[in-house]
Amino acid sequence: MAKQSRNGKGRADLDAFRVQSTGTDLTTNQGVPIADNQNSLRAGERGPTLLEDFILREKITHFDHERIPERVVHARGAGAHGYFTVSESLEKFTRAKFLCDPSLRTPVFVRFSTVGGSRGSADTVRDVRGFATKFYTPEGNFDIVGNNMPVFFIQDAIKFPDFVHAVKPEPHHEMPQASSAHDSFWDFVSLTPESTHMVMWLMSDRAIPRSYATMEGFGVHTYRWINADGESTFVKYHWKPVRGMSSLVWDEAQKLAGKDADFNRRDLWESIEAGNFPEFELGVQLFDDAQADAFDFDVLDPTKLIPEELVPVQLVGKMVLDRNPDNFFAETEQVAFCVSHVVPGVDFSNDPLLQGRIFSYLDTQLSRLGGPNFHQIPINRPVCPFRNGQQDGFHQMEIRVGKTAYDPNSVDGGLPKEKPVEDGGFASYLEQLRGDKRRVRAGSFKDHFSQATLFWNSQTDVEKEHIASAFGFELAKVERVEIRERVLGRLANVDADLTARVAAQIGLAAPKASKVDGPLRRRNGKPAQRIESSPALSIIANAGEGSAKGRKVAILVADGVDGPAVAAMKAALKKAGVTGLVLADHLGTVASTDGEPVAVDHTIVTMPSIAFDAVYVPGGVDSARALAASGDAVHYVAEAYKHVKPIAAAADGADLLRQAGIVRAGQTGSDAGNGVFVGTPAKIGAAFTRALAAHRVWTRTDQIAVPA
Ligand code: HDE
Repeated sequence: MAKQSRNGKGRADLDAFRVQSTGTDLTTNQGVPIADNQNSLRAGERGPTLLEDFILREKITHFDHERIPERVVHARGAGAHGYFTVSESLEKFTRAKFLCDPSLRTPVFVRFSTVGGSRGSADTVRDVRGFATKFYTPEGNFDIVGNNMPVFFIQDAIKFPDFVHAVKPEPHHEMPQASSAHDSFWDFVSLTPESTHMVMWLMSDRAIPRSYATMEGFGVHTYRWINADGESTFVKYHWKPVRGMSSLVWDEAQKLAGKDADFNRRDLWESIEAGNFPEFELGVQLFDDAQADAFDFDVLDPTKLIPEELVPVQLVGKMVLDRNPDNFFAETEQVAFCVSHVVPGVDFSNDPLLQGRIFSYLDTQLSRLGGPNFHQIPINRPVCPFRNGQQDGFHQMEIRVGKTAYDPNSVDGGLPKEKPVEDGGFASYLEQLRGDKRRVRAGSFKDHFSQATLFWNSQTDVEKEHIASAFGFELAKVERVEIRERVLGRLANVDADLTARVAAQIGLAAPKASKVDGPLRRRNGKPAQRIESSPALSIIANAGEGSAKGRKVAILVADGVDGPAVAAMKAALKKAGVTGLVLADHLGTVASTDGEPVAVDHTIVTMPSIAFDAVYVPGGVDSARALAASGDAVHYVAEAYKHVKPIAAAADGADLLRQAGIVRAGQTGSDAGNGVFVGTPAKIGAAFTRALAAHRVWTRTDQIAVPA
């Protein structure tokens, strides 16, 4: 059984490794008490330091070796502990115990990441996000090492080093950091048509999530589940955020990269500390060979998704992230996700990208974590016993008791011994294989554009605008005209309108589509199934009513503010799981209309509007007048307006909005569609909270003219 910690949050067995660094004497690593930690041992007061100073040498030597190599990709990330529960037994499809027992709370550790940037790069860059989950199951660790996009740039593992070298900073000057907006990325993708579909996702708002808690996750590849009878079902994994999806807008994302490079990491941390636990439902698309054979694409091709219209996503369980790590390095940095970590009942498909990954992740840990015993690091240890004849190596932490390290043996009574498949031992799916040994790309992988078009067709107008602008932005940073032209040539095979919009931004003529391989028309003698548009691929069309939980509202105040209104708004927001923070031009308190000083949480300049989802300007004539006279405050609301965020104000507070040019004189209530609410909290509160749940006011159209 997986062990839970006393408070129900995370793994109980990790408690044994937690070491309190306070409350004891300061010692060397050998336990020798240190009397002076301020001065090194010298020959004379102003003389040289002595080699004999073992205390200094131990300290500096350890410091010199504090770094381990960062991950080759996904170097920047943030992690959290939690648990997973399956809602109903899935034994019909898999014999994995953690998927068959609804009473089991399986501990998990999740690490979210960006891909291209170094460990110290900004969170909010345009990039794919990693979404890796380690399930500590009673039958061993199972890792779903996924992304927040359901497809990938390439079809074969042999292209991965090329792709990564192209997107990373260029080798001669190591620029740009954490950005695909440069020649080598666009050069590679324009010469690699299979990347077209994924590039569409990368240019969409999926690449700038508002929060890790508001993005979807995908296993990407087709995997297999195997039941107790040895029968296999294909499976694609999905994580659906309970709060719904929401993203940043591009101007906001770029500014955040400078003003709060830790934006997503901080949001995850604070959300968990506040008890607003991020939750995700596990969804699966289950299908068999016959279904797979009917699609107009190949399910082994990782540049293709299976539209939910063809195979619905069934929600089968829930993951809750309810505990922050104690130590970033020990847990988030040292956690080692491996695609090869599967448990009985879970197996791979022959996707050629997946096949390479099964090798790569174990291999990379050897240089990243320094040896073959990384599974003994607390965060990586399975919660079930693990025993075999592997021995020694760097960082062996266990004192193995026993006289043998081989199998079969008689000396140790034949232990540890194999477990038959019927009793739970791992077995690969019995798949019949026959084929010629050759380097080849399957003919069924040849259609590189249909699903890129499907993605485009599935977007709302607002999202299409964002995608076209993202292409325009990135290509405007590409120096070589021939690369820009080649990209337009690829887009021409996706959609003529998109091509025209991008071409206009970069001053080139829009080319015509060229003749390319289309989707598979017939599979096994029957017409293949295809879908022209899938609302599930759009963030906005998929949003439903959304959830305000986890959002943040800036409350702008100055001396003379209506204190009771501030308190009432804070309380109402808290009820909806929203954090309201009071901002003024100085810390401390501001005077209130009722004589009770109002505590200030942050200054306006340290917490810009881009760090919030909405703004509230309470009443109080003096406060409103002071804010309207402050350039910082005027800019604050104008910028929030530009970023299509809901804005609420009391009648007096609306002075500030008028000063910023975002409401007209005398305007009250909810302005039809533009997301500005003026009135008492009682009058506008409900509409404001609904707008917060919807996140952005996409119906606002005049924000382009706002000079912020
Ligand atoms: Fe990875 N990938 N990858 N990748 N990947 C790594 O493993 C690799 C791919 C993904 O939070 C590395 O431990 C190859 C697809 C995530 O620790 C490395 C190929 C998907 C993470 C590696 C791929 C991913 C990684 C670097 C093509 C989405 C971060 C450090 C054959 C389904 C996990 C490490 C974490 C990390 C190799 C393609 C997701 C070098 C060879 C497709 C989320 O082993």
